[in-house]
Amino acid sequence: MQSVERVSVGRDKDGNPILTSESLEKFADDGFILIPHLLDPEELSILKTTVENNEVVKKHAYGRNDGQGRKAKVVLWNRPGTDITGIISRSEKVAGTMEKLLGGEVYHYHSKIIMKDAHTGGMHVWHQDYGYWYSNGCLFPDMGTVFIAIDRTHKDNGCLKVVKGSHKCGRIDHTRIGDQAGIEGERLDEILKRLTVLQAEMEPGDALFFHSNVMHRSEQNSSNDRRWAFLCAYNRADNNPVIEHHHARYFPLEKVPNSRISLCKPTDSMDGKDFFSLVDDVSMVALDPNFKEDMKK
Ligand SMILES: O=C(O)CCC(=O)C(=O)O
Repeated sequence: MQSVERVSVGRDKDGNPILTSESLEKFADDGFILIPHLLDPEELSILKTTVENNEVVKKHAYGRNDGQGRKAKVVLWNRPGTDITGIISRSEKVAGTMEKLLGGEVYHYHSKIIMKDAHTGGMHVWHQDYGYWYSNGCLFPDMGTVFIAIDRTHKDNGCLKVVKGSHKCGRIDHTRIGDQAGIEGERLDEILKRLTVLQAEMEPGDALFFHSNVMHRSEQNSSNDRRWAFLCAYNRADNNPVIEHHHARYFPLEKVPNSRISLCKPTDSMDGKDFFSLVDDVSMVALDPNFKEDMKK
């Protein structure tokens, strides 16, 4: 299987990727763009130290059954907060780049750490993020996620796989698979016959920006290598969800200069992040009314 191209874009004096019309066209055509080393080694090291062995992260982490006997372990929050995870999600080079790719002001929809541990990490089934965000009252797919590799990702530790150009299929119906929202059946098979699946092999600090209708998945991690990643999801400000739900409705994103990131300390407070709990997931209840009760068991 081929890998996603790591596009060496230039940087401006503040470290923001320079998106040429060519790279914007690439995002529009493929549905994603992989920018190498968006976080530098110092920023990455603070991020890593902050989230590893963190009692708040441990307390709010949950697992989503992958339908294949393992759980995909996640911690998710709706408000950025002021620790390094919040500062990265509010930084010019992350949020500002997403604004350029989505073509307008964005706000923070939520962020999460996906903790795919060595030997035990669960899979994520084929899905589009907008496949279930749709049920959250988001009327347009003007939404996107940036996947920032904390650890190196490769085919054996369950790197992300993306289907090039699949955002052009529009939103596809999802069903409940394990405790996840996923795509299966004939439509999936036909799309996979026609479009190319690429694996996103990433170095720590690399960032993959992708559109909310890009189909993606990742395999279980049976290797010796941990695969943790930090994902920030954004919604365009003019696409404020029409219902209250378990993720954020519009609130202005207070962007910060990139230079703020390296000023963060691993001991910074994680207060005010509005951590998510699985029982609140209305997108899954839309797919299966029993979901909430199942999560309480
Ligand atoms: O981290 C992964 O492997 C997949 C994450 C993902 O697809 C998601 O959270 O929507």
